[in-house]
Amino acid sequence: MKNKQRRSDRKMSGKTAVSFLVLLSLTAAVFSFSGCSSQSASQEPADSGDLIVVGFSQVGAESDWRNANTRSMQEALSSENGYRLILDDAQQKQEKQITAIRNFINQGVDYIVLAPTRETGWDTVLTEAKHAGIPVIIVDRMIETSDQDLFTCWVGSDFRSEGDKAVKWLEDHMKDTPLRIAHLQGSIGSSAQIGRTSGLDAGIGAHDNWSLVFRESGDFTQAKGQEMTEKLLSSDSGFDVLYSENDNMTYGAIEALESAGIEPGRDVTILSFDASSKALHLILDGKINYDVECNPLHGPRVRKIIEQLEQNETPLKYTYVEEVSFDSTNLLESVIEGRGY
Ligand code: GYE
Repeated sequence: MKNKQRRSDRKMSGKTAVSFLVLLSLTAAVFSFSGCSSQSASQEPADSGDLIVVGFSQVGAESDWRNANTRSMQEALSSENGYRLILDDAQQKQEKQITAIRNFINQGVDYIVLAPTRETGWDTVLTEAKHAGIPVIIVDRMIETSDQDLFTCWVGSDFRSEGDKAVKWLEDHMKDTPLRIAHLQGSIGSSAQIGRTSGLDAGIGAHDNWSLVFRESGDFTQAKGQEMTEKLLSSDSGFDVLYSENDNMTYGAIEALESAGIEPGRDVTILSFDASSKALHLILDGKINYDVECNPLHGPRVRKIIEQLEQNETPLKYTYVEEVSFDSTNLLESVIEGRGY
C-alpha cells in the first residue's frame, strides 16, 4: 500500500530530518519568533510514527459553518483515531492555500484535504501533489479543472440545487406577487456562491415579475453582511426579499434591518443558507422565513474516504451530501437540539 510505505519511509528519514531540524530551529529561535501554532503547516517533516498524517488546507474561519467544519475534521482525524491533522487556516486567501499545499508536499504528508476558497487556479499546485504521489481529497466546495486525475475524490454539497430550493420556496409561497429581490452573495468565485447565485439567476430569468434590485458580496461574513445591507438601505431600492447566501451574512443583515426599524421575516422575506442552529432559532422567532441546509460535518466522511484508500479501495469520485431545508412549518425544536452545528 502506497501510503503505508510512505509512512514507514517517512519514519526512517524523519529521524535524521528531525535531528537536523532541532538544530535548525534552535538556531532560528535565537533570531525570530514566528507565532505559528503547532497545528499550522510548517516546513517540519511529518514524523508521526504510525499515525496517518493529513494536511488540511481550510478556507478560513469566516462563518459558523466553517468553524463547525473545522471542528468536525479535528474530531474525526484525531490522534485517538490514528491521525495527525495538520490544519492550515488560509484566511480566505487562495495564495495561502497554495503555499499550505506546497508545505504539505514538502512535509511528505500521507493525504492532502483541500476546502478550496474558489473553483479555479488549482492545476499547478495539484499537479505538484500528483507528482509527489499524495492523494488529494477535495471537501465542501468543488474545483474546476480539465484534469480530473488531479484529485482523488470530492465530498460536499450541491450548491445549485440549494439555490433552486430557495427559488422553489419563493414560487410556492409568494405565487404571483411581483418581487424586488436584494441579493447578498458569498465569496465570489467559490462554488457555494456560484451555485446559489446561478439558482437565483435562473429563478429571476423564469419570472417576468421578479427583479433584482441589489447585488453585493458580503464574503460570507456577518460584518460584511451587515455593511452591505446598510448600503442597500441607504440606496433608493425598495425590496421585498433578501436572498442571503449564508447564515452569518443574514445575522448581519438582520441587525441592519432592525436598526432601521424594518422587521425581518415580516416586512422583508428572508431566505438564507446553511441552517445552523442559531439560524433555525431565528426561524422559530419569525425573523428568517426559509433556510436551506448545507451540512458542514464532513470529518467522518473524509475519514471514511481515507480508510477506503488505506484498504486500496476506490472511493466514489463525487459524493453529494443529502440536505433538507426549513421554514416555520417543518421545523421542530428537536431538530435544533440534535444538530451539532
Ligand atoms: O455556506 C458558508 C461558508 O462553502 C458551503 O462557506 C460553504 C460555505 C458556507 O463560509 O457559511
